Amino acid sequence: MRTAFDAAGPWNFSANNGEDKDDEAGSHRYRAIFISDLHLGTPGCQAEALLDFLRTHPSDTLYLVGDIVDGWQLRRRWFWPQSHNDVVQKLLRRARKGDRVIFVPGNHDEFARGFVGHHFGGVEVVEDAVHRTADGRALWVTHGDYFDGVIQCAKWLAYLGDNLYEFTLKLNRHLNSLRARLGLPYWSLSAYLKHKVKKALAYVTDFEEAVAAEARRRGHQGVVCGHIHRAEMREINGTLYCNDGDWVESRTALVEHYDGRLELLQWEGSAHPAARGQQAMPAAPTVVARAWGAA
Ligand SMILES: [Mn+2]
Repeated sequence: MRTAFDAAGPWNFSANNGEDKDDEAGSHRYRAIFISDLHLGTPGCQAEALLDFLRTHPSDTLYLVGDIVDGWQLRRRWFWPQSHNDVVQKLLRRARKGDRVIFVPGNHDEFARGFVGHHFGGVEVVEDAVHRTADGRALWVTHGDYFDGVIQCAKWLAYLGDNLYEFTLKLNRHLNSLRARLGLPYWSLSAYLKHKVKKALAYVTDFEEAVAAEARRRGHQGVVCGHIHRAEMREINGTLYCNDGDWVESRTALVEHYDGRLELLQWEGSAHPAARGQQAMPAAPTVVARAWGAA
């Protein structure tokens, strides 16, 4: 139960509370963190969980691997709550404090591709990057949309895809009320979607293999990308493929420890700071996968 004391007392660790002294006690610093597909500007963005994660996970370098701000959705409908503002402030603040923040734009924030080579409040905007791990291995960092055949061939088709699911549901409703009036049986949307999912899985594999192959062609040992909202870490023909996932569904991040160890993390976070108790101990992230490093 939430009480007035929670809001006013020492248990209040809301986004703007003590923002500028943000001590790192109890938090875990990484050599690098990679996150992507935040989709700020959409109701799906899990901004509160992300703030919680960023607050408790500082890093020397932070890579923003595209689709950070969803320019496509914002153009259709303005949606910008305080928590989304807090995320942007948090990211800028990290850069101001001296941590490196590198922004690799994606297709949903492709407006930023016009600013490649520039700095904004200490945030470096680059087309792609090569991250050198502590043990000297090279990770190519790219959003991944260049490997998306549909987007590369026809941009309008991709816009359509974004709204297709919503449209399908609406269409199905109308179609079935019409079918009912004509005395026809219900047409199963779920059967249709199952078929779509099977095709989608084939697409995912194709995507992963194409990205890994390009990293290998460029002479890197691995790659970090996002775009398909599917967190993954696995070797593909000797190249490490890492997808840092998203902050719409999976709440995942790729991190590098100081010894070069890579981990794919999932952040459950904490529902309410009071639940953590007086010490405000951050919840530990779940390690989904590990690779490289001294082992
Ligand atoms: Mn994308």
